[in-house]
Amino acid sequence: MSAASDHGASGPVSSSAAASSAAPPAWQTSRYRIDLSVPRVMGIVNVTPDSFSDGGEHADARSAIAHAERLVREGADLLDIGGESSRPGAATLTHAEEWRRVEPVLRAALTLGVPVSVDTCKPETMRAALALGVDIVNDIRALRAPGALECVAAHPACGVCLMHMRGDPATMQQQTDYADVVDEVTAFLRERVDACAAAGVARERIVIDPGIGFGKTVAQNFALLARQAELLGLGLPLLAGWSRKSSLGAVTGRPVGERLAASVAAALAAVERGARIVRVHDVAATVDALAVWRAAAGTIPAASPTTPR
Ligand code: 7PM
Repeated sequence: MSAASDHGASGPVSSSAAASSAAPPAWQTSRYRIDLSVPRVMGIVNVTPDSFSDGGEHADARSAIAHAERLVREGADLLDIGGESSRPGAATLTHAEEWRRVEPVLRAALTLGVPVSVDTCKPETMRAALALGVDIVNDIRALRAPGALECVAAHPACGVCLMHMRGDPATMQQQTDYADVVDEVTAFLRERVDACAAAGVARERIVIDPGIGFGKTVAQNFALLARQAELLGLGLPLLAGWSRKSSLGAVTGRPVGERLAASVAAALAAVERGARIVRVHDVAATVDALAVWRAAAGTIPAASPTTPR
């Protein structure tokens, strides 16, 4: 079994056109066609300056690469690599600074045998990452920056994750006055999917994401989980990002460093309600939980997805 199929992604692009009449759900990306007939785990790799290190940018990249390698050993099916340029509350990075952070990590991640996603809103960063061979653009602004949609459309096969966010990270938590949050998120994502289609992006390249925590109250985030089926009505695979988020703190009373169990429970709840990809910090625990969830559903994998040590 190849490294790629170990991780459920069969590449190169053309090798796995479904032979069956009812094509299983899949996500087409640059190098891999990711089989979504089983839920997949996207491991989060943040490339952030380490204030406790005096090694500078190289040390930041080295520790991010080591983390990426660890997540793959733990069973991550995909890696999401970001320089935190547009995270809530984060200072805005220039493209040059963002690229200086993420480039060495993307280059290393591309050798690990799993699809690699770049978490960015900037078309220059998207273009440079796609030129390196990155598989997926994960954009919390759903390709709304000028030039971003064109950049993805110009690529023949890269995947894209379209996430809902109202406004900007700086102001979004002041804009939670939805008439019906699920209706609005669904309408937004439908509009962004249509914009992608109009620009020539094939539907099989697109995944949708409700944007948990991005301009939503705790109750609104949980409404998006309870009524996730309505988002699935758009007919596209759904990615859910609950890992360590403050809504889990609100329910459990726990600070961010103590949200492992809550994060795993949220990931399982999202998958139970039809999510096909979960974006998580804690890959090993999530992989175990999903293995049990699959066994409970009667799908015991023929071989363990990771090699026991
Ligand atoms: C501070 C607050 C730092 C929030 C980081 C975050 C998502 C994402 C993020 C998500 C997709 C985090 C977030 N969240 N991309 N990027 N979906 N597609 O907790 O939910 O990682 S950043």
